[in-house]
Amino acid sequence: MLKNSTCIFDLDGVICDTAKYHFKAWRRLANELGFDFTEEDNEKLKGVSRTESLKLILQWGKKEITDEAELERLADMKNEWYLDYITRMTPEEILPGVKNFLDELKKKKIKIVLGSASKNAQIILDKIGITDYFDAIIDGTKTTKSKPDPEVFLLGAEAVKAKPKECIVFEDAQKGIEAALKGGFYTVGVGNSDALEEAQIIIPGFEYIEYKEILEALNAGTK
Ligand code: B16
Ligand code: MG
Repeated sequence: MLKNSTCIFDLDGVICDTAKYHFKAWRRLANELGFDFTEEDNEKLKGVSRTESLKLILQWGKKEITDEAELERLADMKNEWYLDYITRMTPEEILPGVKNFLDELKKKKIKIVLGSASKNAQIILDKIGITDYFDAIIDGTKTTKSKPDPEVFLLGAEAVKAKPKECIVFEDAQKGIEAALKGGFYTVGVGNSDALEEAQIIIPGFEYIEYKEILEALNAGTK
């Protein structure tokens, strides 16, 4: 029976929509290299690390680049453009209902943890003004393995001295759900994607959703 458990949040797609900025920056890179890709393709990059994303995009454009220095240069270039967008983010970009949900957790003294693949997570949290909510922040600067490896969530749980079975992971990406399930966490899929069906429960977002309803649904084993 799950009681007042730690909540581990993914960032992009759960707390805010940075995917649109990733898309713009990656697309600009693809265009400079002479090809394009769609927003539908971009779905496949959600939760995927920067290096892995670059490899996928180059495959789509049939570009064979193996030189490590060149790969790094391209990833850095994309990140500079991405930084241009995220450094202009404001608290209005927090997804609907998230702030209320975090407030409810704080009131209940439930630990709040970030589990994101992004190396830019700290900048984003600062810009949208919610860093102080977090008891621990695990992001792409602290991990060595990307989702679907559970490392990011295991480090998150460890940071607040919780066991995976005492934590709920909120994720918008299939790779993130897979990572959380591998690590033995409870999982809540956030969004409308078909790719979330492995999650124990799925919510469209945090608007009108209370933590106690999530707990009840997880304990009842309902979808
Ligand atoms: P960065 P999440 C992920 O964030 C994004 O979904 C993914 O598209 C991105 O490539 C990855 O972060 C790395 O981001 O380039 O900022 O290090 O969903 O794990 O919060
Ligand atoms: Mg995400």
